[in-house]
Amino acid sequence: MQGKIAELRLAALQSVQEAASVQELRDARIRFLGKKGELTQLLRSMGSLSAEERPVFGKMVNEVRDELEAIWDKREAELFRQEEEQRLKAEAIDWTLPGRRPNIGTLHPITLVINEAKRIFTSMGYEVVEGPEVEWDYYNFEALNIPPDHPARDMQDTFFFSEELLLRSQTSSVQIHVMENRQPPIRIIAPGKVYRADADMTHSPMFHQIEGLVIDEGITFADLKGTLQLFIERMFGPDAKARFRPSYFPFTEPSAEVDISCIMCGGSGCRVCKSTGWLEILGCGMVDPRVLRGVGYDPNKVSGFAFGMGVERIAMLRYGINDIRLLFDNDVRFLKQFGR
Ligand code: 2NM
Repeated sequence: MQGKIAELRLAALQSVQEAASVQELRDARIRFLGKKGELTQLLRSMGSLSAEERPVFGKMVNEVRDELEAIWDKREAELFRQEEEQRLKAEAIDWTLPGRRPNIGTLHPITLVINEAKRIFTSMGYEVVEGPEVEWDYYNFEALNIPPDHPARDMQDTFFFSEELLLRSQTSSVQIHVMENRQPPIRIIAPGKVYRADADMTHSPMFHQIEGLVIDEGITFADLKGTLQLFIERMFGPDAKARFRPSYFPFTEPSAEVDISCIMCGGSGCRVCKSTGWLEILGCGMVDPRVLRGVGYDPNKVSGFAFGMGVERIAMLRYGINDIRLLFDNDVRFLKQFGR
């Protein structure tokens, strides 16, 4: 029996030596010292011993167990330290390496133009308002005095969800919402996305508009001219000249289209202005009395002007971009040229 204990002790010590990891060491410990381990099995075989031999044998087994437990604890702490050291070494960070530069984005030319227009108009006392892109036919057409047979109502031009619901084709719908909910004086611009079934070099099915509206007592066409003149000088530079041409819109009377002197050739004539010296950039007019009456205003008490412009067109003119699709591809090599 004593021989068996000595044999087991040596085998246990050897397995401690051979264990190459904390895990292996723990497995070996269970094999020798566990509840069903070899040392415990040995203790169970005491049944065959005499009454005098039993306590002596039991004592020996317990001494060996205590010795082995201590050796195991010590070795486990050693192996644990080694493993941790290796892990930390493997995870080491070289903080002398140069950092990775984040690729910082730039504002999109559309955003730049909208921001600039907001800056110009808010400095004149305007408020920026927004409204829904999914709109009722009433706000997009009916309230704007656009008759049922008007070409803009054609299914070919406007995206309809149903008879009554559509993607707004102009941000004028926002102005109607504001007029319905407030009393004059009103000075607002409404920038945002609009949708029309159109796509080529100069048209995109989604594009951006900025529309403006002023309503108060005694507002005249002279106010309209002065305001837009100032806007054009601030947006395109002090040399930009403005020209007002009579035009027609269902929601304004009288109406006008505004040209600026060509920003490529300065008015002498080139490919961009098709030799005319002028570029059309916005539409405007005095708000039609029918529109005012429709929102509950008295056209005998208040009057106002409104205007609308395409942001993509202004961005293309300002930055010399010849294909509208460049504004929607989101190629950073293109976008980086305008960023701030
Ligand atoms: C334009 C041209 C002329 C316009 C009219 C209105 C409203 F709501 F007051 F009737 N908002 N915007 C307007 C007038 C828009 O875009 C070319």
